[in-house]
Amino acid sequence: MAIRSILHYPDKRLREKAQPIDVVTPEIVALIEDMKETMYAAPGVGLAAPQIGVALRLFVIDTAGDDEPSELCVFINPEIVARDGEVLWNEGCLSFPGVHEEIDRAERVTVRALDERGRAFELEADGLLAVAIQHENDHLDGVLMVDRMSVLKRRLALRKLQKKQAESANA
Ligand code: GNR
Ligand code: NI
Repeated sequence: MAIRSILHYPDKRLREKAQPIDVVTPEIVALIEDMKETMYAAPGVGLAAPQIGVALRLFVIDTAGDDEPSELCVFINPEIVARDGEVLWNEGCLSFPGVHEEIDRAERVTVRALDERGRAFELEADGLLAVAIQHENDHLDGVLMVDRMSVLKRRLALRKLQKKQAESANA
């Protein structure tokens, strides 16, 4: 197991369309282990494979709070098959350190995917889990949270990110 480094905007690999996974091979299982470790270390609520430079349709999510038992979910080749309602959620993204902004999302989603053993499942989600599923699913299509902001908010968010990146380059 290893912690992988997380790509930051504007890395071009965050813009690629990820490819479906044919078979859950031992290599994919090892990749999933690295993604869990990387997500917990960050720490983050979710992590999509493209964020560590792997263009495959795979993400992991754990929405449990600090004092709750972990609730890890693995989604392989996910498809959001239903969306319902609307919610504004204050989101962050590990590929945009320091940026937090309210994003318009569906309030509830139904997602179909394969789990880490290659078994199909369907899940209905609301709250943070529904928002995280939409956020991670966007990563698989090269869509980032700034793409879902107004022009003004995007400009402010990217300026804030640039400032942070300049600071950490000088540190
Ligand atoms: O850690 C994360 N927190 C978060 C908060 C609200 C909505 C979405 C997220 S996902 C994010 C981790 C990340 O960047 N996943 O791609
Ligand atoms: Ni993200």
